[in-house]
This record gives sequence, C-alpha cells and structure tokens, in this order.
Amino acid sequence: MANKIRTRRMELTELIPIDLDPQLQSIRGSIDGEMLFIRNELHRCKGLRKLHLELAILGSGLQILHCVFFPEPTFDIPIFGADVVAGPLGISAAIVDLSPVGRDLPILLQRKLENLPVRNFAQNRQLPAWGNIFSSYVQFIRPSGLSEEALFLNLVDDYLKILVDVLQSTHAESVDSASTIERYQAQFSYCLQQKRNDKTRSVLAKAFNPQWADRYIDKLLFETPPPLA
Ligand code: BLA
Repeated sequence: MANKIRTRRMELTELIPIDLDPQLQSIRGSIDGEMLFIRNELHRCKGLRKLHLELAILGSGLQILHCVFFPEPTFDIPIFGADVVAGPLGISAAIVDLSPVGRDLPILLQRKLENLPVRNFAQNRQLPAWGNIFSSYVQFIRPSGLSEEALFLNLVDDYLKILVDVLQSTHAESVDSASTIERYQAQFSYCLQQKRNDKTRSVLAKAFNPQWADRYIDKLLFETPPPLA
C-alpha cells in the first residue's frame, strides 16, 4: 500500500519533500526487548500543504500505515486519509476516505466516486463518534483474507487517482474568500476530531510515553493548520 501511495504521489505537480527534524524521520526504540520503528515521509505539492505517510512497527507485532494528505485551504480539495492497523492475527482496521472540507464534497468529485466499481466487504466496521468528519464514501472494514486486502488496495488507489485528477483541474481561490475560511475551519476541526482517537494515543503512549505521544500527535500527525497567510 505504501508503494501504491508513493507511485500516485509522484504524479503530483511540484512535489517537494518538507524538511523534517531528523529525529522524527526515523524513530527507533525498544521496550521490554520489543523493537519499535517509525518512518515518516513528508511532502508538499501544488494544492496540498502536507502529505504525510507513516509506517510504524510498535511492539507485539502491531504494524500501522498512516497516511493523510492535507490540502491548501485555498483549494477546494478534500482531505485524503487512510489508516491500516495490523496485529499478529492480521489486519483489524482498514479505513480510507476523501473527507469534505466544505458542506459537502465537490460535485465533480462525488460523480467520480459514484462511478467507481462497487466493492463489497464481508465485515464493515462501525465508525466511532469522532468519525463524523468522514464523507459518506468512507470505507471502514476488517478485510477477510487476501482477496479483500487486494480489493481495499485497489479502492485506495482509485481514491488517490481521483484526488490527483481533481487537483489538476482545481485552481486556488483567494486566501480571504469565505470558502477558503470555511475550508480552513473544517481542516482545523478534522485535526481536533482525529485527536480524540484514544486508540492512537494509547498505542503510542505505551510504546514511548504519554508526553511523547501527545507531542507527536499534536506536532506531527494532526497539527492544526498554520494561520491563513
Ligand atoms: C483505529 N488506530 C486505530 C487502532 C489503533 C490505531 C491501534 C485500533 C485498531 C482497531 O480498532 O482494530 C493506532 N493509527 C494508530 C497509530 C497511528 C495511526 C498509533 O495512524 C499512527 C502512528 N486514524 C488515522 C487516520 C484515520 C484513522 C488518518 O490516523 C482515518 C483516515 C482512523 N483508526 C481510525 C479509526 C479507527 C482507528 C476510525 C477505529 C477507532 C475506533 O474503533 O474507536
């Protein structure tokens, strides 16, 4: 999945890496003899202010892929988000969405999503209360077997392709327009809601410590967007 994301990422216009504190690029540790490893990739491109891909191995065989592409608030572009959590018994959670930053997703984008092949998964999972930030096109599942894992991977790739396509035909609006401000606020509340996911915090707090977990979530995973220039 990381390679699929990287391949689509290369199609983006003016993609450049964002400087990241080397201490956060690659994080290694070990607790009770268990290896911990986090690798972060951070970029920006035309229309997206922060593309974050994170791969983590956090003790007890927990493997996580976390990916969020945050748009520039001046662009009418949704937030791409994906998270896959795998334990020793396989993947327990796989989620992907293009989340709205306005009242709804742009019509053109909705049409493209509706034209995708329907994928049915055997086990749909229920979103937690903070998940009201996601669109009606969110897919949150526990994949059953390799064929559903492949199906989910194709779905992620389709969502990314739609994002790349829509970016090519979207132009920046003025920084002080009402819709830019609305999109900024929506992104702000997306970050606040994601921070209410106690599962992320507790895994990081256990692997490192609670203060480290809070700082990591606040400063890297879901840092609120910088003020509009
Ligand atoms: C759930 N996220 C989880 C779970 C863990 C993490 C352990 C529980 C797995 C399960 O219920 O089967 C942990 N996720 C992490 C950690 C990181 C991470 C440690 O990304 C990063 C280091 N979470 C996101 C993003 C989305 C997201 C971008 O970071 C969605 C776009 C969703 N994760 C998400 C949801 C759940 C989850 C909806 C289920 C929460 C619940 O059921 O309460």
